[in-house]
Amino acid sequence: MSKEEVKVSKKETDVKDWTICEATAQMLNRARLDGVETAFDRAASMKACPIGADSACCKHCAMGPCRLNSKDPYSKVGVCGADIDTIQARNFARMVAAGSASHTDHGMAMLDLFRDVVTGKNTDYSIKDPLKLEDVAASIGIETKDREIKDIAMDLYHELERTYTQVDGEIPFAKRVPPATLETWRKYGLVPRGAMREIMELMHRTHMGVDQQHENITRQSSRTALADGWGGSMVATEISDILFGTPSPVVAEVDMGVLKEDEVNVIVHGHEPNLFESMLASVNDPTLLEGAKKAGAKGINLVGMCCSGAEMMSRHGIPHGGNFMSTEPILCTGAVDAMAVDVQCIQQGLAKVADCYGTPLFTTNPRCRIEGVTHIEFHEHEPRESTDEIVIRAITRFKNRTARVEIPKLKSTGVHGFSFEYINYMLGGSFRGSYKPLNDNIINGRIRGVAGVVGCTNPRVKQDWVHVELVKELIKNDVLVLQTGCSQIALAKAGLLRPEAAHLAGKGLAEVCETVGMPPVLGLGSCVDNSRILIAASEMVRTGGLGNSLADLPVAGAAPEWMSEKAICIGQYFVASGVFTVFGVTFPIIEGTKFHKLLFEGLEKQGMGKWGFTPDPYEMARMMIEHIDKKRKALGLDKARERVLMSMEDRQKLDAA
Ligand code: SF4
Ligand code: MSK
Repeated sequence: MSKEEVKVSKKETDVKDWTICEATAQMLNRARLDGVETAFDRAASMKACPIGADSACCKHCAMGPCRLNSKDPYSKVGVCGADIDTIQARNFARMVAAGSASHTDHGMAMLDLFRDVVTGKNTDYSIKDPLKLEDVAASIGIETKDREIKDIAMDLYHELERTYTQVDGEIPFAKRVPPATLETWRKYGLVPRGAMREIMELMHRTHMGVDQQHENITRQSSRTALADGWGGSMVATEISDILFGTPSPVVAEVDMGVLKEDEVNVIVHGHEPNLFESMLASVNDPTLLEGAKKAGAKGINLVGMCCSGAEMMSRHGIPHGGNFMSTEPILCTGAVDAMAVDVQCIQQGLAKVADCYGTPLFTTNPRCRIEGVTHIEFHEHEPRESTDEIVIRAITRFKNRTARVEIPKLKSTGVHGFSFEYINYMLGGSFRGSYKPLNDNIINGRIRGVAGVVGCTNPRVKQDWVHVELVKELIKNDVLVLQTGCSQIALAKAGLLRPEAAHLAGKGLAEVCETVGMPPVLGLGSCVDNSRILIAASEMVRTGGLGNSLADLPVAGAAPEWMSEKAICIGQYFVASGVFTVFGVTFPIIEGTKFHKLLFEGLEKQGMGKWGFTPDPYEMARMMIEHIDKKRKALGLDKARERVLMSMEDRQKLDAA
């Protein structure tokens, strides 16, 4: 396609082909009228590189870069002799390393803050959930009885620090892994030491001329991914709960209609809750509220986006403006008076769009600066300095708004904040909190199985569509869906995170939802909160009746519109934990290669899960349900499911008589 042809096709594309999010579509049309470019335009005009998409190239040394992009990938090798399996396994491994590093660095930042709170160095934050602190400490063998919270907290800090720094031995949360799963990991040498060591070793092994056996590379990929799921991410979630409170169901609004024309709109976008928590304090500061009123605003409206938004929505019911692919379009409303970002999934393109609509954009984290964007650094020991300043600048922008304001009148209300602890309470009550009712309903067949549907949005596919269609298919077939991240926001906008959505579920799941008063789709939070799914799955094993290892459970996972390296790492830790995990969009491996066979078949034979791929949501649902049924059969539950249907028929016959 020539450049001219690209321009024509770009003009002719209906934005409704790019997204099912109506608010985003409205803003994309406005962007076109205003001559503003977004990632949707760039994706349309920049074809994905087919060699890179297949992971058929290597640039690990200056003898290359080497491309193995012929019809038969085994007909060529790189200059050093590396074959296609080595090249693909190394590329995949480096995605895992980057994803694991992102989550573990986030988790370590949370742990640093926790240490400073416990030692009294930081008095701006405090321990909000001491009960959770005791539970987490007890889960890894720390004595809690008759001890001061401060002493338990200090022990917990030292123990969890090993998650990152330990040079040998198993990470603390390995104690939470079901024994049969842990046994498999030990057999293949997958139990993580500290994340720093695992990531370092993986980067070393994928350097030119080191590990050149795809199975051996993949073992270290699994170990590094597990250091994220059961390490970095799990610590991030648990420490955030201890410091800021464990989520429980809360009603929250989602979509661009949460912006308010007559208020100062402040958006926080990124991943770490400490910035957002401080911003929450700033927007409620009487002096700043007074300042906003003096500027003619009715108040200050705090809105979240992406994962820090999902986390704050789950914890405090803060309204959410949209997922990853809506972060540029929301700026086209002209109503955003400041956007503060920290780390991860912050597109550089935001800077230009913000500039076009006169929205001040601020980076706040020393790890993430953007050319041409004002940096107001956030320091945990003086958190309000940064967030107050951002609010002051937002008030000034409100007073001097020049951009025309156009806020899509679209928002959806849902229930969020289903932590592992709340699911326990919801099902079993406060005195007998338990996962037994969930297991029983899986055993009796009302619930066919459980699916985790998570991850990003990606302009290579129609935004939100794959998520929504997949989840609808799953719940229709009695599969309970757990969600995190940008996927949760897609389904919230579609209205599936409210109890009334139970009517879209199959008869069995609907019955359970109506009895408990829960939606068929449970929102758990941000992408680090995928660790909540691991903890829930482990509890299902421990509760009994569904096998001995995570791989025995009738569960499956999906990231239908993934885009980030973090998503690949999450996928790999779910697979290594025993979960069949299906990705959409594209998969960075050539089908039919030995490495492909290892990920898509071989790992399952070793007692783990396996990968699956399809861009089609209906096929994805079929694959996940087929897997769930396979696991039910292995557990002897296919008969139980038939029994339920028979007894219902019997009942109908009785009714008719
Ligand atoms: Fe080519 Fe080997 Fe260098 Fe990779 S490591 S760029 S395959 S020579
Ligand atoms: S923010 S990693 S786009 S879920 Fe976590 Fe969303 Fe994916 Fe970023």
